[in-house]
Amino acid sequence: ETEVPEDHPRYASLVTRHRIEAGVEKGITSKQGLIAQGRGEAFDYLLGERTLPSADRAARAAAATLLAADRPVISVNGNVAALAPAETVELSEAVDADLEVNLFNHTDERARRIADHLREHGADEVKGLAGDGEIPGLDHARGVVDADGIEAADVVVVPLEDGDRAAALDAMGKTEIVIDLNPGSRSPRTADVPIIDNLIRAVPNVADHARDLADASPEELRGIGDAFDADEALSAAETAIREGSLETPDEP
Ligand code: PTJ
Repeated sequence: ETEVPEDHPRYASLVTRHRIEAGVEKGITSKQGLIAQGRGEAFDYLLGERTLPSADRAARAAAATLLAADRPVISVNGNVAALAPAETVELSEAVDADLEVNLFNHTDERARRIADHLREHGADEVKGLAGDGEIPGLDHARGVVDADGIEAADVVVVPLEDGDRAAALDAMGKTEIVIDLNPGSRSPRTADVPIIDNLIRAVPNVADHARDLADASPEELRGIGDAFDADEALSAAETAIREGSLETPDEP
């Protein structure tokens, strides 16, 4: 998919950039998605481009919470669709969650393209095109969701969510799992389970934990969710950033 030489010291990072660029070219990712990616990359440098032990614990708590849910939904925006389409579909299968396209800057055209893109990567059903539900408290364009999707969900995964919408979903009583590289952002601070990690690493990691927990009892799953401490996860990431190096990390 790219002409980046595999032995380049920044191979994974360059491939990621190429995917976001290709997403914009295909009409999947917004131009603002490029800016969001740059912001994310800066935090990823500071975290050493690795999954912290605290983020791995959060990923396990997220998997347990999803497996214990009645109606889990994974919200997909233009960045998620460009960066990890197959991994997101695999996660939805591992935890039996619906996929719903939900955009910050909504256009019907882009929503349709993202749904098609997810189907090309193995999704059966993709929600988010009906738009017959709402998140109360947001202006119309930002609050549109599917009535039988995010509106009815008990647990939602919102990677890279905007802070206002994360707060509005919280006010609706949803259990929120947020993936975001910035531990200071409002959305991970609102989340029940904040995963401070690159979504490229976090999405497959949650799926791995879900497969590992496939035979766990409901009590065990609830226990893992209850034992998770969101504030501790946020402060562990902040400490890692403050103590981290400003040098661009070498990739393995
Ligand atoms: O496709 P749309 O219209 O729904 O738009 C999606 C974006 C992401 C453009 C939109 O939601 C947006 O503008 O987001 P923000 O406000 O720029 O926030 C993006 C957040 O995601 C920042 O806190 C970044 O640190 C973080 N982020 C960016 N890339 C990644 C990331 N977190 C995890 N993994 C990433 N790859």
